Amino acid sequence: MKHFLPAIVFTIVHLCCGAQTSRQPNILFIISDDHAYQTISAYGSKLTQTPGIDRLAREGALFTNAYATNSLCGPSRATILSGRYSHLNGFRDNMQSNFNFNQDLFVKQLQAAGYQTAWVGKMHLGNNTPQGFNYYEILPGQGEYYNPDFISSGGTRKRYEGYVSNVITQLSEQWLNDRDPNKPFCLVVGHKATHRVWMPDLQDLGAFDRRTFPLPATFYDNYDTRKAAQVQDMTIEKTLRLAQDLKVFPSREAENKMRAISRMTPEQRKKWDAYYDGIKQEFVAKKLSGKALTEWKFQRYMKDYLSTAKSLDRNINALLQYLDKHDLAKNTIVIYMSDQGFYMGEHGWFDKRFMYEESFRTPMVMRYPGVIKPGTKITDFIMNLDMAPTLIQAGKGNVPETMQGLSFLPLLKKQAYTPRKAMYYHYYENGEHSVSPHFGIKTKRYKLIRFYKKVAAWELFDLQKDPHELKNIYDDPASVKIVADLKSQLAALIDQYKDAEARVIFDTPVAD
Ligand code: SGN
Ligand code: CA
Repeated sequence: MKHFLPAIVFTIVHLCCGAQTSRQPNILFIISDDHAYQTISAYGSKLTQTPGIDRLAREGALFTNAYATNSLCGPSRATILSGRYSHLNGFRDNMQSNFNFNQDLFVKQLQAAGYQTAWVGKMHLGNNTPQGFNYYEILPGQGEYYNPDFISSGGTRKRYEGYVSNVITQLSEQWLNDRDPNKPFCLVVGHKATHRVWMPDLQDLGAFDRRTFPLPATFYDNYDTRKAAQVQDMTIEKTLRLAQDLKVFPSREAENKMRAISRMTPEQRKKWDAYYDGIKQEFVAKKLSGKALTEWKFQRYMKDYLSTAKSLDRNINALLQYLDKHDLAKNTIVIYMSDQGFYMGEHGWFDKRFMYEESFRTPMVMRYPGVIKPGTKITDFIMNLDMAPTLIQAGKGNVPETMQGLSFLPLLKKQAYTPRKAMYYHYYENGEHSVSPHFGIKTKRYKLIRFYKKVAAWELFDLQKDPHELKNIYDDPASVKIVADLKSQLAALIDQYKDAEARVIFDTPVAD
């Protein structure tokens, strides 16, 4: 017997571990909207605390160089689902696109590999019926913060009383309770927070009232040397609206006309008005103008934005606790990311769209027990484009050849992985906020951008010397060599990703 014992122990250990690694992990993929890494304490932010996201980072990996291919809501989600750039998946902008679900999607491949899949919350991909999900309960379009309606795969449209982030968690948990426990699951939770017009949950009203936030170093940027920045319409000073955005309405009647507010129940409205009436009084008494007015707007913007983020983080935490409680944490990959980054007053802005760091980069954390060592930092260039092939591989499905992303599963598993040296970006929407369409390349040190349609211009930044991207050095005689080198790398990426439209623009000289 003595002789057999080590062999038996070995066999048991081997069987257990073998079974563990060969099992398909569950996937909980939480996507928020417009959540800036500058506001997440796991990234070192001092603006607020994000214990839920920080827990994921502590128990898994923090991605410090995660980026979007096209920093806008629908386009980012379309790329996440399809693993392809906008020009191939067809969803270029929020204004004209309607997502074609008749293409390879990571969820379809997971279904084929035996997963049950669901999407709960904001999806924002147009009006076509979603495919690739055994179940969905999604907000129509942008959705509402209070008492949101949901469209479900069962064909119903139903209003749920409450605050959107909490309702999304309730519906997510409901589906997790109802799922078939014998199959692995992939649940995508799409949060509306922290999207404009930043309406906090009642319990978070006033959460930041005692805080005065420091102005970012570039708050009073004069956009010198950057033509597209000169024509945008996304400043806190001019674009933010006192009424809808900052909730200082000229009258109760005007406030009642705002659908997002008028849909509140009388009880919700009472608490809401009690808070914002106080803000209005303070505003009226101060009689602000000029810089003082702009800075007051900035403070109010930060307070409302961070309040919606507080609820978002609390709800992320709630889902982590659900996994703990139901003994699911060990075999579930949890990913948290935003669809893109956001400006928290940098360059004087809110919103996103530009290939500049604050909006190009996105927060991303991932916990994968048994694979990712707790406290890992991943500094390689990862793109939202990579999620689809990574998750399919993790779920032991087949990655379609049409997908353009680079699976980073080998990186997580410490297997052979060649990180990309440069990233390609292409933004299309030529409308709200007046950001000129553009495409470009980012390497570790440089960023080269070609704007077109609204303004025709090249921009080059040395990110080492100029991390805030304030000085366009494209025309500097000293830049000639680096411009030539970056252009040849950019052309190679354009061809690699088959972006024929960009190739034509790339080859067209910019007139002086
Ligand atoms: C809305 C917002 C914009 C925002 C777009 C796109 N205006 O139109 O500020 O850029 O959504 O955002 S609002 O007054 O209606 O809030 S996205 O996240 O859907 O891409
Ligand atoms: Ca967004």
